[in-house]
Amino acid sequence: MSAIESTLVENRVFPPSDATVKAARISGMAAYEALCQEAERDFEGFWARLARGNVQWTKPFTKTLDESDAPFYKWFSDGELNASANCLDRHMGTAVENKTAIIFESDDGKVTQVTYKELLARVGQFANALKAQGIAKGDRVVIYMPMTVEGVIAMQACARIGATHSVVFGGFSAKSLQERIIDAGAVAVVTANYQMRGGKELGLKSIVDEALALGGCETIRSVIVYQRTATACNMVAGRDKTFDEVLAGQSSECKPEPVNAEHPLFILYTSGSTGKPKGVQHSTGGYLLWAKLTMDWTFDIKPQDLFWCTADIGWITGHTYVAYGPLAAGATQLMFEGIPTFPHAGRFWQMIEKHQVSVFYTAPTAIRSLIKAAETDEKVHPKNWNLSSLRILGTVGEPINPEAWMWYHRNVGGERCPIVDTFWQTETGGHVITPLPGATPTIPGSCTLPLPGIMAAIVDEAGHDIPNGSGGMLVIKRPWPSMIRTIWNDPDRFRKSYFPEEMGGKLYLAGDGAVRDAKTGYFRITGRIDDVLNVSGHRMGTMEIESALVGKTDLVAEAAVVGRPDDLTGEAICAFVVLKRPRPTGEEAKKIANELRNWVAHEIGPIAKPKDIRFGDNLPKTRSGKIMRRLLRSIAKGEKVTQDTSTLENPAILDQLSETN
Ligand code: 6R9
Repeated sequence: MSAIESTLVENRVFPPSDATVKAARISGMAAYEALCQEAERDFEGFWARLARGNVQWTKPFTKTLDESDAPFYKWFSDGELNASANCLDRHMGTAVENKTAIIFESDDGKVTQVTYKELLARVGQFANALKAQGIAKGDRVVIYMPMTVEGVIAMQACARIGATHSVVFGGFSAKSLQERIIDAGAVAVVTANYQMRGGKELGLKSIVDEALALGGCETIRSVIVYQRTATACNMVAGRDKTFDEVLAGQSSECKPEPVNAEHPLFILYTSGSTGKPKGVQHSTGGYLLWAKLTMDWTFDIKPQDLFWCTADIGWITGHTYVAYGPLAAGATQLMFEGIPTFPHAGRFWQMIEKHQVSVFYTAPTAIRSLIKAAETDEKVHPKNWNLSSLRILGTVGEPINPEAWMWYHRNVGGERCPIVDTFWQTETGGHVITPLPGATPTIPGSCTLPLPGIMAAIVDEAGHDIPNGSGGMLVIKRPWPSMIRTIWNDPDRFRKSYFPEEMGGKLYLAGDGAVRDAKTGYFRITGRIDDVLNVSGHRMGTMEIESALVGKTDLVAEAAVVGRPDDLTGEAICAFVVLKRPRPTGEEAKKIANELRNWVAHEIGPIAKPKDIRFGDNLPKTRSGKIMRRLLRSIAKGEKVTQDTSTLENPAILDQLSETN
């Protein structure tokens, strides 16, 4: 049985313990249902109440939701606030002021700490440095940084002066970085000389240099370089400055710039169905509300908690649950620079014990790889560490298979910790369908129920409701505060991708397939329904990889990319390639496949490397010339092709493409 199939028949139920329910902020299902009913009864009043209670406004809003230009919804649109003030200044003069904001553990295990007061001063000083570089409200700043406190400081400093940040994950290539710089029209790049991962020092600034040398980035006026390691890097006179240089002489006091609630806090690029990544634009007010609210609702965060989200700040999870949410909630969080398997695959468990982590949030792919490691080496099994500080576990990024869920529950959570399987997307800004730890009985593999006020449903292609028990497309029927506002530079694509006319133009289309259980009404996500792959929780567009492959013009004539299930990474990338030379076999095929893998890593980043590359004289096409992707998906899975191939131009090609290299 495949992982997805086994998810569909799962029926073990794990209710939270009485003690957990009693201590929780949303205590029991009746409390959850009361919030849902409040939202149903008075949708705008509900959100207005929460936005007033959870966000500090410099100018209070009077209008909650503006639907006049739907689907370009506006929330709290006459209100003003500053996101950084809501994460830092709001805690001054309270018990949180001298509390540790971030405990940082470096790749090599060094621990440093920063209090809220210190973080405010460092953010203020860096914000002043940005201003001194001529960066102002409304400018875009690209942040290409490793997991460091300085990365969070850079994001918060942008927010403080009203500059819109666009963080690019440190694993992306020069070309990906260049494309994002150009699309965002960024005026500056904040980066580091190197990043440390798994004991290796990897160049970051060199990739920025390469990106800028590719051309088209004339908007960039300055590159600000954090010296993460002592090793020197190339510095371009007039353009490049170190952190120390820009910080020198700057005051640590910087008045936060009030911005409109709809002011773009950030743009984060993510993969869609077509070639070009989409710049998902988020607001300030609605986004910040969500970051704070979901820390309270989903993680039930308490003053004494130690929160650890393992996501990189280059992904949405690292935005909402590292850079903004924990700070807005006044929590102490652990931040980790390295990788889960260095120096050994027990690193996460060791860190949980060492720092007494109480709320732990990671990805199914990490869990699966640590299960595998623990099965082969007893010494890295979680049982070797005392994990009794844990009280809540979370997962995000992809469906979690029940086997991994059960292992997490038993071996990490000691059968005591609720698991919140949080479904959400770059576009949703934060959790939308998730259990609440002190209310929702959990079922392995199910993200359970929508948060109060999230009108999630399952519909058919015309947008009509589908009865529980049958699969369909996941939609959200009403807007919510932290939703994507538009695609940067491409409002048309925003409308077409997320509010398709065929479905009436009013439903937010998530792009995932889902089923609601006939009995419980619980949601299970069955995976993407578009041409987006999810490899180790990272979103990759098949077209993006295809265009990288055909970009190797001396070698590749045609390429088609599909996903296939993978026990470890959830999905694996499988590429079918037609070369501009005779079809290679044996050693030659292996060699060329490797060459192409490295090429894709160079074009997009190592995460986009196809696991499997197969060569054919041609691709299976219909007589009208369409590539039959469904067939390719079966071949990639190693299935016998049972589909009707009578419309196929060249059926003999299927045997060729079944051969692996
Ligand atoms: C937060 C994040 C979004 C896609 C989403 C879906 C998958 C995320 C999930 C999940 C099943 C969960 N996804 N969480 N699938 N259960 N709990 O991951 O954002 O990188 O934009 O990816 O990830 O397919 O559509 P993003």
